[in-house]
Amino acid sequence: MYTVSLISFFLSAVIAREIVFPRIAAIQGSGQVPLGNDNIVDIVTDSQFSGLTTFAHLPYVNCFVDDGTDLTPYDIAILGAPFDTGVTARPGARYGPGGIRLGSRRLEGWSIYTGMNVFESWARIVDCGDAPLTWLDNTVALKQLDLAHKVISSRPANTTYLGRTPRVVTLGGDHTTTLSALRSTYEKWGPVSVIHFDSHIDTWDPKVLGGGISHYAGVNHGTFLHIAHEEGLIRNTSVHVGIRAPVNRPKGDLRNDIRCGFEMIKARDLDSLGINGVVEEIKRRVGDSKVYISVDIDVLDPAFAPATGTAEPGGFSTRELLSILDALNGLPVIGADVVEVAPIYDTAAETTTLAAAEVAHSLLYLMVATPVMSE
Ligand SMILES: [Mn+2]
Repeated sequence: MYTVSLISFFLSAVIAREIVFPRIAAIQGSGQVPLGNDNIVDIVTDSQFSGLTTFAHLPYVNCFVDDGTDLTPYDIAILGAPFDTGVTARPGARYGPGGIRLGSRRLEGWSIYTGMNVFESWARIVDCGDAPLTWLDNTVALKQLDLAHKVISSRPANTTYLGRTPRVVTLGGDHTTTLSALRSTYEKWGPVSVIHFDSHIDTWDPKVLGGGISHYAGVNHGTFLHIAHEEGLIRNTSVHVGIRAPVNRPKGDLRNDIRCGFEMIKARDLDSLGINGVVEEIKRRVGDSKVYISVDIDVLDPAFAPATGTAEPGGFSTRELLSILDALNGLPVIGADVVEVAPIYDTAAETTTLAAAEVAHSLLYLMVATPVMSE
């Protein structure tokens, strides 16, 4: 019995050696590489399950080391902002950066829509990991995030003839984290138009939302755009896209929203305007100003993105959002984020984190497609 199975083992080994696989003539991404004529097995080329999980297998760079330390220069940086104590409903977005990175493992190759491969372009893109943020004191954590943005965007860029200031795509974190990004972009680029994809306006006066209790509580994921306006960080040519959540006051919140510099494209406006109409409206609004794109994943319908802090029924589909984002090609995007991803509420199929990763992919596309030179 033993002898027989041993013989069959050797036989199968011999047969296996004789199987000849046809060579595949194709450009290989980070997928599977065919064996060459010499049959040498490859463990150098990346695969979607290899290595440690950075965003889309980008190289990790510790961007927070002291000035003067030898550092790989980069043009675009991914930064995680694990912060979720500014939410008014479900917590959990502190795990968002890790979740989005898991959802990004499949990203590679040339877009069937844009024809571009952002990972093989002029731009060196790196993943800086997550900013080290304390989890018990929001004031301190946001100061840490302010500093992290400042340090990352103050490094010399890699491809200096196309842009001297590295741009950052932040993975949230609750929406409060966008305030730190806008403080940083203001220093480098001046006031910017914000294209704000969200189901909520997020320009609530802290007096109305949280600040009635304490100043500390007034800085949260529903007030950060009001604060950004008060600090002079944003232009009055900003625009919301996808709004559908109710406001707290019959007229006051919307009056304040306009005062903060925003026009509003509501979620159901997509039904009448169509994708092209929405894109035209956004482009008309921001004109030729520099733009910051902030995507709260709750702009998507909960059917497409259940894993978020304040889900609102009646939103965009993932395809609709990606179509709008890609069509913003040509705008000078100087910073961007995808926020409010709380993976604990996701489906087992990673519905939300896959969508968020693809959103970040589109944001990278916009940055690569249009280099921006800082003054
Ligand atoms: Mn928001």
